[in-house]
Amino acid sequence: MRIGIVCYPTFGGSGVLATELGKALAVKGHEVHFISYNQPARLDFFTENVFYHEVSILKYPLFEYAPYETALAGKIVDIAKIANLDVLHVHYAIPHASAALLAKMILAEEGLSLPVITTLHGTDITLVGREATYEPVVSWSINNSDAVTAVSESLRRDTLEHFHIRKPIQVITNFIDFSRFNKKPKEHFKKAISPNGEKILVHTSNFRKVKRVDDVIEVFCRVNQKMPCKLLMIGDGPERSHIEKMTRELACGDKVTFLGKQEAVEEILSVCDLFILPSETESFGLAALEAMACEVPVISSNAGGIPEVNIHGETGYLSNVGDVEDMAMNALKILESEETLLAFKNRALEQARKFDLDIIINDYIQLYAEVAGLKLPAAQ
Ligand code: GMT
Repeated sequence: MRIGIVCYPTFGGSGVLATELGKALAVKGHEVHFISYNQPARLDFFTENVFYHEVSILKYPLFEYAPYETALAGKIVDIAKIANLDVLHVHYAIPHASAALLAKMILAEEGLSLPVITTLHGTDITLVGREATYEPVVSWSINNSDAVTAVSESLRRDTLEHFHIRKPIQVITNFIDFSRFNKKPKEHFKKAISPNGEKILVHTSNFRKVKRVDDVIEVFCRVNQKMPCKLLMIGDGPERSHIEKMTRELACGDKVTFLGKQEAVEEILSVCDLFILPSETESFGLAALEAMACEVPVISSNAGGIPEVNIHGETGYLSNVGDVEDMAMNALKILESEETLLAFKNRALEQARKFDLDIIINDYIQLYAEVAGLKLPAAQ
């Protein structure tokens, strides 16, 4: 099939998932056209069957706000014709779904058909999309897409509860590529970080308020008081400098290292013992799944779709949002003995296997074929 993918190019979860999906589709022989305003972060090398089309947003003195949505719709029209797309898959509703539907209508006037699939990722529904300014457009876009998917059961429920939806929403969860995310032998690296065998805690995110990164530090300091350990903070974003300042002022500050954005996250996760994800809202928690695939148990909040990924008492523990005391207590429960830690690590990996890319990609391929009215060869 010839598949167009619209996504944000940044390190956010929706862009990461869209890029990994596109790369995997290309490996299966599909032709994939990424349409984005910048080269997607994980699309960093040449791959056969993969094309990248940049949306250039024209600046003009009259525009205080450059019309990204119009530029995107124009680009979609162009690429749909040039590449003869069978289907367009847009990731994150705002404004990708409405731009795609505008392009679809323009193409229809020329007698061309472009089926549009919208995947809802999280804050496009739980935070931003719900705002009165965006809600009518998000509702309309969902109802007029040819198919809609949500990345967790929780996000599907949230969408039905907060928007006026007539369209069925299919859950296709986030997935993990085990050929990349697996525990790697990096013992020398572990020794360098914790020379005295201290346990290593880790957090990765885009440091937005919704991630409650200050709770990560609060939890870490409590654990560190009882059991000396280290904390690695991966990623960057608006909250980072405030969190770094806060950390420096705390007694545990010298045990915390801010690594910034990292390409080879799986190598760092491979030396870690516990992942902390205290988010206010989280539709799925791809970062937690990446950790689990590298055999790292998870201490998290029970927000949104996290309980569908992190199983309480098995792969880690869930606490109410903001309950840092409970999170720290649970972390210590996991770290109390090597035997307990190993059992949690093993179960984390087992649970992650349920979200294997090789299984989940077939749901997307099936859906593309359905909306495009194509029959799949038996082997696919
Ligand atoms: O907050 C982020 O990590 C970025 C955000 C996005 O939409 O780009 O991620 C969302 O999509 C990810 C992939 O589907 C999910 O795993 C994250 O849980 C979700 N983030 C939130 O709901 C806050």
